[in-house]
Amino acid sequence: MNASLFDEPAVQAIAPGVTLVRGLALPVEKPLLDAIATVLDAAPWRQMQTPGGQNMAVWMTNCGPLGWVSDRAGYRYQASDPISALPWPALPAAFAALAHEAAEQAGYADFTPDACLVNRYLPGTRLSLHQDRDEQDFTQPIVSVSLGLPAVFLLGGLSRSDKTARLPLSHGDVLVWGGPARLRFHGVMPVAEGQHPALGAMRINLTFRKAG
Ligand code: MD6
Ligand code: FE
Repeated sequence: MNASLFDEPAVQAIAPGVTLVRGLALPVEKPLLDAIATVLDAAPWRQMQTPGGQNMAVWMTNCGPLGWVSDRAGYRYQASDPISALPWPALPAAFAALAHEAAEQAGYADFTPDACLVNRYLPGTRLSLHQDRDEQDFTQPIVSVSLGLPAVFLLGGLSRSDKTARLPLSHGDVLVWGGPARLRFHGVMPVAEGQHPALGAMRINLTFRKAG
């Protein structure tokens, strides 16, 4: 057990609608990493294209009934992997249980995600400020699990020009994002060089959504 986990409450209210559950994923690290490997066997990392035709810096894949995709036609959720044309791999049980537990701790009783976007950041990779608005129902929260190298999450406001707060995220931290925060702009600062004991020079983020 990490001593620092005793120094602060595990469940932290960051802003209205934003709850951080520090270390929630640590006890299930091994099942999560095994499940990620299984997902990658069926649906490997890929760089999607922005609607403007640029490669995205973050490498991605998906699991669950719906997957988030981006290409020249735009952003959307779809049931099949555009590379294999097969359904996305199933949502692993360890993923579903963690997402449900995190949402419950943040006050969302019955979160049942139908989509999990898996993001991979190598050192130097950032995610620019954006809103998540490709889902049908904005009353549903998003659960976001950080694994591997630490990162600084940027929490903006409802306008792109609003100033951003910095939220450091470590391996095992789970952020639950919903309610009045659901459409806040957010991003990830460039991931610093480093080696994580379990994942090496990489950050992986799992975002769970009820998309459809
Ligand atoms: C990431 N996360 O942490 C990217 N979006 O790698 C997101 O874009 C995100 O963490 C919505 C809600 C929570 C998130
Ligand atoms: Fe996002």
